[in-house]
Amino acid sequence: MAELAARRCCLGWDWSTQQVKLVAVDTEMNVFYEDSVCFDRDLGEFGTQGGVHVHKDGLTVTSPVLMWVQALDMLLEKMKAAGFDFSQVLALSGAGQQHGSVFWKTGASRVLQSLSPDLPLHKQLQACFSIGNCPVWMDSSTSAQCRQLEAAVGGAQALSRLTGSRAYERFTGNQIAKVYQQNPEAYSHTERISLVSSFAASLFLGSYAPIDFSDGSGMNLLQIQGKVWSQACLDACAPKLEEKLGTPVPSCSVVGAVSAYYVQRYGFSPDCKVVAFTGDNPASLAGMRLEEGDIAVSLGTSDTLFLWLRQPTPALEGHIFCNPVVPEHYMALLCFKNGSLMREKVRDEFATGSWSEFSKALGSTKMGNGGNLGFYFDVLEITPEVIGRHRFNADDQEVLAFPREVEIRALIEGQFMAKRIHAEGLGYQVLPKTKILATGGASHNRDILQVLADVFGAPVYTMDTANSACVGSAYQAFHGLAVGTNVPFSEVVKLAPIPKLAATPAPSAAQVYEALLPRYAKLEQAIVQQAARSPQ
Ligand code: XUL
Repeated sequence: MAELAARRCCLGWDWSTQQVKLVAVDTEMNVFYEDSVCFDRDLGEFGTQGGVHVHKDGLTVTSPVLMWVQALDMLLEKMKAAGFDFSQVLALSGAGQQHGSVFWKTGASRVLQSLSPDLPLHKQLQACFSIGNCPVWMDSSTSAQCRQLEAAVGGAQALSRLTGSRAYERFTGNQIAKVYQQNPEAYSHTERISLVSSFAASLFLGSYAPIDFSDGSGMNLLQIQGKVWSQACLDACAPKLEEKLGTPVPSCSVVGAVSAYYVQRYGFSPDCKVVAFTGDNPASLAGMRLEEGDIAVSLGTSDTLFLWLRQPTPALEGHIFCNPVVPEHYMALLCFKNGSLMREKVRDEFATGSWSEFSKALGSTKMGNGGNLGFYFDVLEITPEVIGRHRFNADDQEVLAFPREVEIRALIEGQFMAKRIHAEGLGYQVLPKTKILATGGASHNRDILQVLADVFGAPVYTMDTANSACVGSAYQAFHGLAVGTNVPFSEVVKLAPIPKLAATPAPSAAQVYEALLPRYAKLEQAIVQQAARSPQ
């Protein structure tokens, strides 16, 4: 382990749903150490499945807070056993699954500040939480609280304008409101409420770490423009909430140094800085090194879009968060449920289950598909909220079927046009410097990526993003060290691996899709309106 000992580095942590992960990144931006603790496997005594407990109602989903604490003990011990030289760590930062909340009991801050280096954290923090099982992002039990919050601020659109999202069950304000309503005693014994991210930062800091702007945007409580808590939202959720949340800070702020506990027990330098922790999605944006105008498209079972934008127009769909890298900018998140699931179905039905036949069909049809457009939502789509398959010919007439090649191109063009239209609906604009970063299963298919490049009129790149939240957190730690020196994030991480160019837009693509995109948008609206008139 002599090699480990020599490297000055930053650590990036990730408290995700199923595990705690860590990477160490050296000053040349190489990841030279990775480790993880998996909740189900390594901490089986908590009895979680996929890191969570789904309660009997099927809606409530929680994770034991002490499992999250013990995972840190375990991971640090593993690193120590591997000979990791903690004295070389310049700074650390981290990510957490978004929206989850931790309720610290009155008196917990004193315990955090006086940790004994002779005992693991989980032995000392046992009595520190007023709620043992924390609500996590998979929870959907707060519909009543969501309606109350929207009503209190003048409706869903008003809440979205204020906080970047309409009310969502998993968003923390609604979760806090539920705790207050159903367990007022536990609420009144709570001195601090953290997000999973700021909770993890607090463990390192030995005092309460502030919530950062980006993860704070996933609470339905933060005014994303002013970056302060919305009094109307706080009042609608629970009393004395502002004092329990503390003051939010920019995501790349240094929030302090590691507590003496880590210096004495593991040999960290007392100068090792803690940079604000953030949500896993914002941390991934940093890990993928997106820049203004860039998009990351994750082509998985469902498709997810991360957008970097400057002037958002929050809507009833998607989420706008404060940007973790440039605090005055924003990021948006959009989820499309019918992603690979739909691509695989159409491949099976129209390309005999073969990706190479599917690709051949894309290759043998022209951009714009002769004006034929298709909508393929076998499961209830999120963006927009409709179900079913619809096909339209060049005269906007609904038809029952397309020839097989046309069907395949209609699916892929339709999926990407929907992404562009809904992204633009949130204020996103393709810029001359826009890059698209494609990840996930379908990003291995060049013909699919070509359509993506053509529809957006921007080059498509690929890169390994398996650890992007962790790596992004380590980058943010370096970024935090550079704050105040006028060195921008892009400069801080300039030695990091470069994404690979996979497709560039065809010269005539802009012309083709400029004509098609408004037609697609109009037909989609018609489908949504029709569905509203005759719900299935
Ligand atoms: C985002 C969300 C999830 C979690 C997963 O809004 O709920 O992506 O952050 O960890």
